[in-house]
Amino acid sequence: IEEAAAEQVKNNILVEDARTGLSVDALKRAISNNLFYVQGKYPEIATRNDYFMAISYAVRDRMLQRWTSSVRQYISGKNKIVSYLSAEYLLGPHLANNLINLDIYSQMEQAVKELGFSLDWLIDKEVEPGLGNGGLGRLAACYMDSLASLEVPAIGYGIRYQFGIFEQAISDGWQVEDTDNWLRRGNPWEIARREISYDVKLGGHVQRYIDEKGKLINNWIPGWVVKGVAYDTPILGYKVNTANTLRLWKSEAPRTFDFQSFNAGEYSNAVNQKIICENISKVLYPNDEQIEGKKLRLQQQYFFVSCSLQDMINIHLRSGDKIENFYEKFVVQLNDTHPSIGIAEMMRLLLDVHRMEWDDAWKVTTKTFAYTNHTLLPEALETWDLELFASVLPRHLDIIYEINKRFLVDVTLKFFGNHQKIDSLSLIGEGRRKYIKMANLASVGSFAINGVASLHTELLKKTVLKDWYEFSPEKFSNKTNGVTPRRWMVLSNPQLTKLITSKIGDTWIKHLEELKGLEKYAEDPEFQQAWMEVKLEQKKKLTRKIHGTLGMIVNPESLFDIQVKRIHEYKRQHLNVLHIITLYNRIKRNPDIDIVPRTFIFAGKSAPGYRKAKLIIKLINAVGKVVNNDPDVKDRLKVVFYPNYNVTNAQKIYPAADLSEQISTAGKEASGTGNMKLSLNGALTVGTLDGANVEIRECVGEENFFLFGLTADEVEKTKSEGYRPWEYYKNNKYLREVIDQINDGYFSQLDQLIFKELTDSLLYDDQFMVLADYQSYVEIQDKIDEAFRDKSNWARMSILNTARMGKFSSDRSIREYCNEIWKVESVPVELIDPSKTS
Ligand code: KOT
Repeated sequence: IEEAAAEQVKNNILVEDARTGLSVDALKRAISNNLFYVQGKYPEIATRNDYFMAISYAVRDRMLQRWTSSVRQYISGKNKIVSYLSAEYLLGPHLANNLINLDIYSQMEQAVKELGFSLDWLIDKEVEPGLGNGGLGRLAACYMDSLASLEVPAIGYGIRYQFGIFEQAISDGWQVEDTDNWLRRGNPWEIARREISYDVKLGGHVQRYIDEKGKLINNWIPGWVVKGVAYDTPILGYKVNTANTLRLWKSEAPRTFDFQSFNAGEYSNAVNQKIICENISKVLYPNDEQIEGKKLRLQQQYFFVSCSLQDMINIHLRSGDKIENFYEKFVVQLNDTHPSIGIAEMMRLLLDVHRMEWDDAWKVTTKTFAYTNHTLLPEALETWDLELFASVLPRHLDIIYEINKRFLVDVTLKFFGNHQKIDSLSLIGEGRRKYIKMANLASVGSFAINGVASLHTELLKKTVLKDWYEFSPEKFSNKTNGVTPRRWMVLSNPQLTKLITSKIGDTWIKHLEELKGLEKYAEDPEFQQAWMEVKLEQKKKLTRKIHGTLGMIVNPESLFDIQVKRIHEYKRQHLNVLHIITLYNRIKRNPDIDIVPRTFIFAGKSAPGYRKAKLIIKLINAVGKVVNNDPDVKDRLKVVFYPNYNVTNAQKIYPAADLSEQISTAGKEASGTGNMKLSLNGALTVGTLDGANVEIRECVGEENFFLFGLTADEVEKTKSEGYRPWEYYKNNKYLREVIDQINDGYFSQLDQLIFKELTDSLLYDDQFMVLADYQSYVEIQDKIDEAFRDKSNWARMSILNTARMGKFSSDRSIREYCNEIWKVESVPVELIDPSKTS
């Protein structure tokens, strides 16, 4: 505190200023001031939310000098800015994170205490912005954290969805969805910048004519126009001056919009148009790795990308530079293909608005964009029906045709006469109907293409982007994902943070590789005991949470076996269920069996329209109902489905895990990041050789990782030889028993129809090789039981997992992106004294 005060004196700011002071007294005054002068409340009538708001505003005030100083320096300076384009940001609650990054957590804790409250109680009040579905959106949030912490100038661009990912409730074992009205009580972290707005055209047609100079003009006459308004949120780095901007666009009707019909007395028409415009940023599409080729979704993508590119060009030109040098000011990272329309939009802006020639425009564009692929699943590869596309973006269709025409000339030169190659590389697909391939648009328009884990990148080069890899191998590289240790350790597991810091100091928080220093304590019985005490404490906390939420009692001494992630067939939550039933059957056969008590914790949302995933949720709950209530089980097995998995809940679940389930079919999970968070928090992994599991296992050591299942190559080989899941069912009596029970209604009060869709798909199709991996999975689980019985050895393995996870910090990922793709460097921010700026 003293140091911070000295720092402030140095920067000429009044130490006790209610808006900047960091002492406990200054914070208390700031909270009371806000309550009274901003909210018009006094303590007797202030609600919990009023206090949450007051504290948040007090914190935000303390971020603003960093924020304005960062923005000023970036905009005026010569440095290059990273622009991260993502349709999703799964940020999680801000308050605690900002307190940590500002380094005022303990002062605020004290201030709030002196006002008569608990800080935790107010932190729990924050409604998180759930502006993403899962891994892809959360990765964007971790990357924003690391960019700021590494002092790299960056802007994250996205959509300010009025409704984020739905809230999940469980009713009679089924998922039911409720809208996520996250803005209901206000959002203290954002600042609406009404003056920063752009018009976005949609629909209509293109008028072509030759102008006086003989130049072909493409005049896009839109069917309608929406306005995008900027809402900015500061993203603070950890204990640095940098505060980057997350700029999210809200769609509105333009001021002049339909003034005519309004004047003509057609009020309802004018109001309808307002609604149509606001619809664009209304709601997040709740599908993960499953695309829905809906018009509104294309409008969303184009809307935010167009606003963002107009904004970047505006920033660039205002610094006095020429449009030709745009790529020296901005590098744009495409978070999957969702923003890849940006490539055509950039061309349109350069050609039609800034009047550049094609070749110059193409040069600027292809030096600007880089593309990250996040999945190999065919159902997640974005394509747009050509007619639908033309009805929304007629000018962009022309541009895409032109890009394609020129590109296919190069392709033909390289692969002369190879029609298969030409077809596969073309931006336009031709089946019953024509469609646009967004991965191809992203690939042709980007100077770099990357996968998100080593195996994933290799498979990308061999499968979905094979021909692209042959055409331009120099574009490809791997950037293994990472997670921010600030949120996923310091914030969510303060007890473990403290224990680690007591041994190796606290610099590991910025240099995660330093966790290596823990290795030498792995065998130390005292440290092992302290380590397992922290784990037990976390498990007890989660136990209380489970009791509070579900009214269920679980045993904190049992093995906490955790699978939390989106519900998807490829992630194979149902394989986990088959194992649970197998254990249950062992108990039923021999009630006195000596078995390691386990608590199976599931959490995750299913896409609302994904029937089989919803059925998997129902199955988990149905099996839980029987297992949890069977007196023979004697509470040795418990199955928990924790509802509404989100960042807030994830922070409470990860620290309590003994075992992390990462059991996707090999070759299907691009990377995974939950796997990293769990292992970092000392969970051991049971997993396949998939995604980042491969690299995690390399790092933690194969003896500290429970491997099972087919490899990606074996999966493909088995399939090509004609996979018959039925054979596995027929030949394995335990598997047969389990499937028969589900089918016969053992878990559904004899209803034999309810799970049929699921069991039929396992028996006759089993795209994700659940039955093929069953035996191997059960065997490794038995080894896990044995390992868990040896407490000291388990503690050793748990410590080694944490100690060896250094590679998986998002700081490392971001450094790689900076050095190898973006070519940007850190720019330490100098604080400007606001009282001295004019
Ligand atoms: C969703 C729709 C279309 C294309 C991709 C997705 C997607 C991929 N959504 N989430 N992912 C996940 O991204 C994470 C971050 O890279 C990965 O760790 C994870 O394996 C992907 O499934």
